[in-house]
Amino acid sequence: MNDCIFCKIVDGQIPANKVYEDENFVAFHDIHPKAKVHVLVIPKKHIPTFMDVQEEDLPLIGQLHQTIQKIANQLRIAENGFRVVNNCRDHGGQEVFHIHYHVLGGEKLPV
Ligand code: DGP
Repeated sequence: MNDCIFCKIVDGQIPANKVYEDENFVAFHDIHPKAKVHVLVIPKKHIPTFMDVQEEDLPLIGQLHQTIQKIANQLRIAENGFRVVNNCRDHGGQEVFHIHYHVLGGEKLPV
């Protein structure tokens, strides 16, 4: 997608503070962190929202779960726990229309 910020991060057209990258996913620090650790985990494939995940994408979404586990271990937030958030569309507060999962941790989060 030409005008998608996160596709540009995937392509290296705009910089990001990456913490993880493999064939299918990238993770990078959120530009406006809401916790001591706040990274965004995205598939390289442009899927606009949670509701646009198709049946063919389900293996990728399963891998994404596993990738978040790896990143949580790497960032040393796994043992104490963390939060995973997806904001979907307007009422969910979604600003960037390339599916992404916020991983928040590194401290006790407010409920
Ligand atoms: P959401 O509301 O779920 O769509 O969250 C989008 C998040 O993306 C928001 O927390 C700020 C972050 N963000 C937006 N643009 C950039 C960027 O260019 N770089 C980085 N690192 N984060 C960004």
